[in-house]
Amino acid sequence: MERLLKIGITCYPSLGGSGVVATELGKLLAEKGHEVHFITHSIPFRLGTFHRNIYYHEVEVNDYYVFRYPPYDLALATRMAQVAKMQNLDLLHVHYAVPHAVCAYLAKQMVGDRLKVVTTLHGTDITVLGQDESLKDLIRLGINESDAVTAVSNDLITETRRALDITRDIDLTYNFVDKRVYYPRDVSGMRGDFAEPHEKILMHISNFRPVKRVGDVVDIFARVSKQIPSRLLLVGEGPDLPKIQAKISEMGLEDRVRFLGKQDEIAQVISLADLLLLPSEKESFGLVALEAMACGVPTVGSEAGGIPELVQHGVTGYLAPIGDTEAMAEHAVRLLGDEELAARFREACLHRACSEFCNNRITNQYEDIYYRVLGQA
Ligand code: GMT
Repeated sequence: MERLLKIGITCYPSLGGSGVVATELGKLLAEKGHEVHFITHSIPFRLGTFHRNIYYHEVEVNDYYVFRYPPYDLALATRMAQVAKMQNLDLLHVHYAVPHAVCAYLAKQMVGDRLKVVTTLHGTDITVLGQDESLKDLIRLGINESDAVTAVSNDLITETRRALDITRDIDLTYNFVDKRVYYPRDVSGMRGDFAEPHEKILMHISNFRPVKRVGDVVDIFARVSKQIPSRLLLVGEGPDLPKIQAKISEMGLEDRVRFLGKQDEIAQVISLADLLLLPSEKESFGLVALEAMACGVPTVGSEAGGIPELVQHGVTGYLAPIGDTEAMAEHAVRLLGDEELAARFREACLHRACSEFCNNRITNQYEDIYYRVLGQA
């Protein structure tokens, strides 16, 4: 049996998919007996209650008067090095190249080469920050100095190579769902709160950033609701929310659309839906579509980024070019209007989520990478 490891994990503790993946991975590794140390500025939002083998080390930023701006990145690097020495960590697994991989690189300089660094790319540091010339060299440094780099889709690997001229190996590690949490929940008692029995429920879940194209969600729904009695549930909050509220009023859709705000029990919420809409401009993977898939809910969305690696067009959902809301609406109408087709998609979703993206499979892939960088493969 391979030896149990001591792993430091750093992520954005309050940020969407990457924070969820990092936290869930930490919990699964701890369940397998590894010792997991979260090194973050606040407790990761999905961590929940006390877990065996999980520790949390807070990064505190000193606000000395000589600093014009409190240096969070230096505080993080210092904390990483302290924890690595104190707890005798084998490796740091950081999510996002900037600043986390760069901080881990600094920590490694302080601790010594025995401390290995694994970096997972989630998208935004490549597709957004990677476009900024002033940051490119820094992101490249973080990536090239890591002992292993993983990315959450083939598309992101290609994009990383193209945007940053990276030639090193990058492992593919898709996002995953814990099948003990994500399965079709019985929400029949709650469905009536949101829709009449003959109505379908369309859902969108995001952080309402411009890349999510939530305006397209409303356009798709407006077309669909002309042909199929339906409701739209919007879950999450973010910068585009006021614009979307205004658009819904202008289009006279207020009585058919509900805003649910931020929700924690995503498996329950998604189980209310007949269809998820994800028309993003950029999406390195689309964790929410996987969460929906695992609950038996197909996705209609765009062909952006890694979405086609997850959602199989015509099998577990339908995809169309970014911005083609007409085609997306046609796909949605087809699926929602045909019970037999919908049942087939639902089965395909459940099967695919379990076979390709289950927690055990992806956790094993990460473990293999850890043992490889530690020379124990
Ligand atoms: O989608 C977001 O805006 C949040 C972002 C994040 O950093 O959490 O999500 C990114 O990472 C997720 C986990 O790997 C992926 O599933 C999302 O597709 C990716 N978002 C984008 O690429 C826009």
